[in-house]
Amino acid sequence: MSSVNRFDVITIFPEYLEPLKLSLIGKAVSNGLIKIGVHDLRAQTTDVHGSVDDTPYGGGAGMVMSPEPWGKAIDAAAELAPNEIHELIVLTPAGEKLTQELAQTLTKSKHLIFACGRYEGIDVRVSDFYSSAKNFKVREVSIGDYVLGGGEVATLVIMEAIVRLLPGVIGNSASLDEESHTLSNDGETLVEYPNYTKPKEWRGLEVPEILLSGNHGEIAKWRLEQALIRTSLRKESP
Ligand code: JBE
Repeated sequence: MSSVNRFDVITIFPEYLEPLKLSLIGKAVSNGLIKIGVHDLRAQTTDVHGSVDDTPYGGGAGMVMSPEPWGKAIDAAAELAPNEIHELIVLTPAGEKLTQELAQTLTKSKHLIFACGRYEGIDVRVSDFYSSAKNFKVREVSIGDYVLGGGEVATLVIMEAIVRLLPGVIGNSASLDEESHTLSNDGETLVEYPNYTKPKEWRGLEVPEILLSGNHGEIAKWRLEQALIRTSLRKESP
């Protein structure tokens, strides 16, 4: 099964993506499992001010990001993975909501390009153009129903969700199967059961007796029960 091996991020704030050098993702890069490029949109501008936005046609508040620098930046990113299908992810609160299932789906695209918009968004012809361009797929994605200053933090979130699922990134694949937001037998998404480690008693709080019993069958049953309880408490709050 092929999986993603290259990420390119286009932004007017490349420094916002510095955390990609740390931890799990940083290690995946230094181990050669993935490649990441971060590209400054302003490098594609031609005027002295490096303008990337303009006033909206039809009037209204705010600014809209101009299509020309975006087109050049996306074309240049595509050339970094020749002969691949490029999945262009446009971060917008209007997009499809990120879920564990979507993260899983995105691991299967060989080349992901993240377009981090600022201001009131990107001229929609950018999405329209690449939607019908050969070798491109376009997906508008949101990490949640709140308004961020731009797509940079959303990109960090999505990349972190994807990279940890890639083969070889997390040594113990059992920990991927067992953890939060995996699916139960009937396909329902469950949050994780509660975890305990030493000491047995901490500030008067005890580890549940069952976890000390050594009875693996009963422990598995208890954990499933706890996960179901926590799932209904979390998901059904208004
Ligand atoms: O979730 N997002 O992808 C966003 C992008 C830009 C602004 N707000 C967001 N929520």
